[in-house]
Amino acid sequence: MKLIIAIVQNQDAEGLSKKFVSANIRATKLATTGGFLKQGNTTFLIGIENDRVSEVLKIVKGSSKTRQEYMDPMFTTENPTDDKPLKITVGGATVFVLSVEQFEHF
Ligand code: 2BA
Repeated sequence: MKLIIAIVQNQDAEGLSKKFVSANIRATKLATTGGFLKQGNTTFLIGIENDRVSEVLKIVKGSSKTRQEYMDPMFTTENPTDDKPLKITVGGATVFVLSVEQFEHF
């Protein structure tokens, strides 16, 4: 079994949840905050059999768009030299796949 941790943008989270339900993929949705932009994002925890990992990754990839955000450079460095907003490309999704040593469901 694997644990997939998928960090997606909030705008993509609802659609992704629905796809997981219709594909009978169990997931937990956490409200999280990106350390860099300090904006809300959504983290899914998905416990899944090894032979379904690629199916999950395909669904996550298909549901996660890249978007442009703009950030005040004041918040990125201690001594900003340029005061123009910084263009940041966020997403689609950041995904970790971990091996699960033991899984119990009581
Ligand atoms: P944030 O940390 O808020 O980062 C938002 C976006 O800002 C990132 O998009 C990236 O384009 C940019 N960014 C992040 N750190 C940066 C830095 N030190 N310098 C310049 N630009 C930077 P994504 O890479 O798509 O990441 C989206 C969100 O996924 C992140 O939100 C964070 O919550 C999570 N994430 C990304 N990589 C991660 C990692 N290695 N470990 C844990 N969480 C991660």
